[in-house]
Amino acid sequence: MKTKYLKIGAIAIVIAFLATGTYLFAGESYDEKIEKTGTVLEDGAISGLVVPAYTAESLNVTSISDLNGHASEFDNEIIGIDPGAGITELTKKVVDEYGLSLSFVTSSEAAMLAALDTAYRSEDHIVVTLWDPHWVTGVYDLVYLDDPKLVYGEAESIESWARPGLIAEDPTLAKIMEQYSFEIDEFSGLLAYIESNKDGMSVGEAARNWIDENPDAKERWLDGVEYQGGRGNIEIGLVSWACAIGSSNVLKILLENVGYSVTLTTIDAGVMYAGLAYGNIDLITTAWVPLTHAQYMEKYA
Ligand code: PBE
Repeated sequence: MKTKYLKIGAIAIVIAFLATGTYLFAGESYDEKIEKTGTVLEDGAISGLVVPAYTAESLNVTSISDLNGHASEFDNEIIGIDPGAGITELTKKVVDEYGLSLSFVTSSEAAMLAALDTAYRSEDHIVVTLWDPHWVTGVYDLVYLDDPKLVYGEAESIESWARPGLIAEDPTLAKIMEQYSFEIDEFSGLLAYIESNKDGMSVGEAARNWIDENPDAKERWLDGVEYQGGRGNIEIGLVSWACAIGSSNVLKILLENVGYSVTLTTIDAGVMYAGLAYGNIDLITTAWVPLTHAQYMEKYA
């Protein structure tokens, strides 16, 4: 009897040791920090709760705290996007801090936009989580609700980040990423271009045409970098957000132009950051800082 327990005990110790070893090994790569490679857009990014202009006017809802008095007109709902989005975390805080009685429903960017479109066409009231740059704010007449507690923060930047070590391994890539920065009008223009051509061409084709029509931008981004075959494969991680789709697709073409092969991988935000930290993903172009992606930056950066 005793020997049996001793044996089980010994096996348990070995298993625990192996498990600890694995854990430490995983911890080792995890401890390496992801690295900033550039600023895709400086101080031009905002997010918040948005209603159609007709809603703001007819219900006199202009501030987040006005929502409670009209919960039923909004079907008691705030329509959000994916659970992993930073704006989703911030909106949970908003519900809490403003004591909102509406329930916050998460979905996806596509589902939120479909709900907004349906409501807008019949002038129904709706409140959604939304942000800029986004093509939709140029198509519908929308209003950001005032956020006096600044839970959504102030204007943010969108940055590009790389997996640990990539910058040191590839100075050419580091140079391109440092130069890969949009003016706000350029960025909004790109998103509008992709959206307005979505029925006629793929996002990749739209990005390619947009680059052809904006040779100055291309020159700026690839300044000092020549084509050289076999620069290797770069995997860009992105979430299915219009802004990330735009900046990732343009970058893919730029990198291909100078000799990289590029894969775009669309994933959830949490998986994207974890993939970057563990080195499965090489680059991202959609880090919203300092606030929206604070939860991910605190963990990995
Ligand atoms: N967004 C757009 C993202 C970042 C890009 C505002 C939806 C987010 O909330 O994480």
